[in-house]
Amino acid sequence: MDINLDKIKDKAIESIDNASDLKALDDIRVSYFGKKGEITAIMQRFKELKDEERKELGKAINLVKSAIEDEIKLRQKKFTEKILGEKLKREAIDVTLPSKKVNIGHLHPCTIVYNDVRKIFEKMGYTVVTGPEIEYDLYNFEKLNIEKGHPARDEQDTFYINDKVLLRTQTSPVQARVMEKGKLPICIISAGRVFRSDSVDATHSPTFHQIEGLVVSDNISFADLKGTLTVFAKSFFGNDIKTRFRPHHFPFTEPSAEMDVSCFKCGGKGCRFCKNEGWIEILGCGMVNPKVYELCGLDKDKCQGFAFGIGIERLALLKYEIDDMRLLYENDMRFLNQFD
Ligand code: 2U9
Repeated sequence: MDINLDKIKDKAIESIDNASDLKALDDIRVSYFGKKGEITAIMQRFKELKDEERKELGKAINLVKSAIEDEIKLRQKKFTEKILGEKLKREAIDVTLPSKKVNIGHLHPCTIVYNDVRKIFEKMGYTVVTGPEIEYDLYNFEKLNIEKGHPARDEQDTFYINDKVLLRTQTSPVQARVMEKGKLPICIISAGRVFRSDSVDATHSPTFHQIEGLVVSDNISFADLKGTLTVFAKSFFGNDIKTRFRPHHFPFTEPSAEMDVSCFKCGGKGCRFCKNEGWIEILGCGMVNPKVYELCGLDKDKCQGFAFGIGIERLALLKYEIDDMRLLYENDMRFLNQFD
């Protein structure tokens, strides 16, 4: 057989080197090793050869075959790397580009106010306690000196579940439960949601939030109450405000008072915000009524203490100068985003 394998190899290598893409390379492969390929044709003619000749040509042709295949693989690798490189370039991420703005939620104004108030009292040594929103009449009213028929029950129009169980109208039952455990001293704030059968308007809602405080030990006076609540008011509204205490009445405290702060808008001169009063009412308070100690199983002669109650929504309305409580519950993002 008269075959110039070197020539075939050189020609193949030259065309492989000149191939312009992967497709051209594959065409070359087929032209040598495909069914009708040049190398395949030579191998098909092997049977015409004698044993010795076949052996020799077989060896030589395998070398040419490997050389062509190696060259094809090398070129294929180069093309693939080029294609990959271009793809990477096309898809490259510019890490210097500004990122998309992610909308992260933020705290509700009532939560901001609650956190601020809580931190002020925690700094003064108070511990936060929580309790059930569904309560017994016993803890919500009876143990707080509000017996059946008491006018205070009408003031706090109640959602009753049955004649013994109700939605708590105040967070005071949480404190009555702590008192009942009998361990003194007590220095707690109870916070949470309360319910009253009120119709909705700019200053009322059937559900709102309270923070109440209770301090009980054996040597607590009205001066402690005034000092504590003045520190709270100055921390919350600013050091420049003044406080005053007006006599009031609550069944669970005796004596009782309401605390006003001097108007933080006009400094007490009188303005639209404080309705020309110069003062704004912010909380109710008083010395714990001895009857409440007895009702909660404590010895009234060994206990002295004070309590106070703050409406969180009311504080939020004042702090952020919001004139309608309904805005706090409507989840209108145009309103809520202002507290970002
Ligand atoms: C115990 C004893 C006494 C809690 C108190 C107030 C005064 C008060 C109101 C503020 C605004 C309710 O949200 S509001 O409408 N609360 O004025 N609360 S003293 O007195 C207690 C509580 C528990 C055992």
